[in-house]
Amino acid sequence: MAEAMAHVKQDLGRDAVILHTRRFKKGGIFGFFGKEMVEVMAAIDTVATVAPKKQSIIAAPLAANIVDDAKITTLQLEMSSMRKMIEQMVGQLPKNNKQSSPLMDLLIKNDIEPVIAANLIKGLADDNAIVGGDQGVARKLLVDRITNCFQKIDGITILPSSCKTVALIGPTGVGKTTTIAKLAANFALKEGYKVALITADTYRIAAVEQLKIYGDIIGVPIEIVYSPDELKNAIYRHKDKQLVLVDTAGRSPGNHGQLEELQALLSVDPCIETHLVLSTTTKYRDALEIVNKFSICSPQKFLFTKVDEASNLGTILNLVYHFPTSLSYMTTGQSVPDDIELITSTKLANMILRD
Ligand SMILES: Nc1nc2c(ncn2[C@@H]2O[C@H](COP(=O)(O)OP(=O)(O)OP(=O)(O)O)[C@@H](O)[C@H]2O)c(=O)[nH]1
Ligand SMILES: [Mg+2]
Repeated sequence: MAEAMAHVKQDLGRDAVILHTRRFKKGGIFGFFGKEMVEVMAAIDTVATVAPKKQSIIAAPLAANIVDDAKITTLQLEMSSMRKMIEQMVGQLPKNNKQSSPLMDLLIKNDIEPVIAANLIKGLADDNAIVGGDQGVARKLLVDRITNCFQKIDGITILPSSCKTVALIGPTGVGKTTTIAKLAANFALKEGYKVALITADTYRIAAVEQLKIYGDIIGVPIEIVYSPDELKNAIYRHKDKQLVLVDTAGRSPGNHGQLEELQALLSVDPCIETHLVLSTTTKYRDALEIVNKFSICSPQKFLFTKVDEASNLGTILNLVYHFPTSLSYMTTGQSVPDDIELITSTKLANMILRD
């Protein structure tokens, strides 16, 4: 074996890997009296997982204990080549994967998806070094980046000479009817526009009653519609108004039939501006499902409710990152008409980066 190893070293150098050793007998009769031999197969480890470039099979008479030594040598060589491979792989990993910084932690704490968070803080660590490690400056830069994610913010724009029709759609209990009441009160009472309400939520008697009460208090007319045709006629009847707000029944994202009905209802008038109402208390994964399923109704804007109840607003940023849809309003409590405001990008970015 010593002689075989010397050959291996001479032929293939010190970094040769021993792939295989075998003992066998040569000569003799029926396997007896033969000469004991050892076979060593070795290769040079230049590229991992590539077939050996050069093989050397050497046979030499067996010396005592040499096979055990060969096994140890083999293991040592294999371990050293594995270590080289692992070091190479670790060296090739992108440096950003090692990121963990107070700002990254803050984004993750606010439920921003890790991939989005990593993108947002890319390069900020360097900027941070430039500004002398001032966390305040790095944070400000991050707020700017988040602000830039909210480019499209657009509430309800009313043209005094024409009638705007806005429908709110969304899952059950997210605050559609309450938000309709807030919008109606603000546009009718604070801004003096001519407003009408239509409810297509005839699923529950209480739902109709709820909007009727709001209509009476605000002093705007309310219509109840039971079919797409009735909706079309009701919108037509109120063409003298400047804003017609349409309330719809809450729909489950898992019920495709209900969503198709809603789509059919809204398709009676291509001018209807549809806002998908999402509660900020909804988990991101569920919100994603809601947006995907309600997309058959082609909502033009997202409206976020229950900001006062949400532990963080990461869902808003995650959604906007994936769906570049306009944002309209956010609601901040149960009070009609006060707890609603037009979203502003800087304010929202600061709210998202809550400590
Ligand atoms: N905390 C808080 N509660 C809200 C907000 N908006 C609505 N709510 C409450 O949420 C509950 C449901 O509101 P609704 O307006 O009836 O919700 P909806 O989406 O019309 O419900 P369905 O018609 O049943 O689908 C009510 O108790 C509202 O007062 C908000 O911004 N913050
Ligand atoms: Mg409702």
